[in-house]
Amino acid sequence: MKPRYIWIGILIIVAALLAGCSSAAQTQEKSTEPVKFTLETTPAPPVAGKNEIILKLEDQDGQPLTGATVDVSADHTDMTGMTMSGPATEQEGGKYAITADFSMSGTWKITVYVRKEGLDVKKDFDLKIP
Ligand SMILES: [Cu+2]
Repeated sequence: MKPRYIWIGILIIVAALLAGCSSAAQTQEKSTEPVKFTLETTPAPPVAGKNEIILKLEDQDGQPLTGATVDVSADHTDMTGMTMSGPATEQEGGKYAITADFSMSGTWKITVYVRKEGLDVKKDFDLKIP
């Protein structure tokens, strides 16, 4: 008798896990990215010193996202407290640009904040300066 009870218990646990998985997958399907980010630099690849960071933003339908407020922060992840930030300037075609002076090589975490009407999203990029 005892082993049978154990099996029933295991089956209930497996059923609960499967239910958890399927509901998680459903929520993922629903949350399509509201903004598509493309990050480019001039020069490419980026160098130590001044670079232009260009963010190309598209909405859910693949149309250029214009009229947004875009702020960019850069954090030298190899060190603490080495962070800079500023607003990006809108250009044509859903592009936003900001000049960043990377005083040191290494990995910089670029965080982009996009706000427009009901939209408030952010995205991180890792930029490696050789
Ligand atoms: Cu540094």
